Amino acid sequence: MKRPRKVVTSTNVQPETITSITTSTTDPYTAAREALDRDGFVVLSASLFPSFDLDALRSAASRITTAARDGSWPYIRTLPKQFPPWPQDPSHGIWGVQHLLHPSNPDHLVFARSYFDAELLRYVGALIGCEQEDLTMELYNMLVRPDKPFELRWHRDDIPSTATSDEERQRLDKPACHAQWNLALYDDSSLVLVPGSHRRARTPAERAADPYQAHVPAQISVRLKAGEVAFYNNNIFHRGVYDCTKERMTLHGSIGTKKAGMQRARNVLQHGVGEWAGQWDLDGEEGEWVERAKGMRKRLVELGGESGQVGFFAEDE
Ligand SMILES: O=C(O)CCC(=O)C(=O)O
Repeated sequence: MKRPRKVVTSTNVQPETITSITTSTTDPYTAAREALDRDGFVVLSASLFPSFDLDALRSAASRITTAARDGSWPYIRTLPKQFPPWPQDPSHGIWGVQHLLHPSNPDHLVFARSYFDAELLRYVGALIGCEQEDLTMELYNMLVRPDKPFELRWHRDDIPSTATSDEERQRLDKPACHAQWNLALYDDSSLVLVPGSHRRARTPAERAADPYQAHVPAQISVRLKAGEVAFYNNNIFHRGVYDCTKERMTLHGSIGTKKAGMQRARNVLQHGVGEWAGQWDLDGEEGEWVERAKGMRKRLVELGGESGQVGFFAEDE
């Protein structure tokens, strides 16, 4: 069901409508898939995920963010770099915390319960179009308030800006083999994107735009309230625009399918998850999510084994 909802563009010029899936949406899984295919993103209301414990997630998020800022958690996204690998030195500030599920994070189980949440995985399966048995663990990170003014360039996550229009179209025509989402623990409107741009090459205006251009035609800010989840196609034309004075703790996850190829392996494994995922002792964990996690982790380890050294998407940026 399409529910009109006001979204203000980052220049406050024109309102847009986006699809918001709620508990009253008929066949919400199909509706979410249709919106994602059409617009390149979809917002799911917090009420769809009653098992998310926002208080526990906020407390855990706050602890790991403090550790990341003081240098005791080494897996961080550091300013001013946009893509991995990131140096482990937080002295210039951070904008993300990596590897929330790493077993050395004292709160990894709090995050695991949300990542392997049955309802979330049901949406992921519907959005990718695969069986639950094919779902593959990928990344669970967190995007946080940068320590000073910072923005990401306009980009597609896995298509370089140097790609020709034909190259862009070829990549965008390939079916999705993963789903990516932002789960806001606090209200968050940092994600800026151009709806529908995941289905076409960049327009001349987008191609000519300055990488940090404040406004490109038809862009919107995706406004999330705490507890809402936005799934988006990571090759949509997008950027992050951050307010360093406003708390941001937005869980940033992705899950794939075992049918994904080498391209996806690089996008995932360049973050280093392959280095520790195999060592996570899931036999020692308790909870209804554990069996799902074991299968998904196994498929990630297999992906790592098949792909070998993957390199980086944009090592120097
Ligand atoms: O901050 C965001 O929500 C967007 C992050 C992003 O574009 C990225 O990590 O590539």
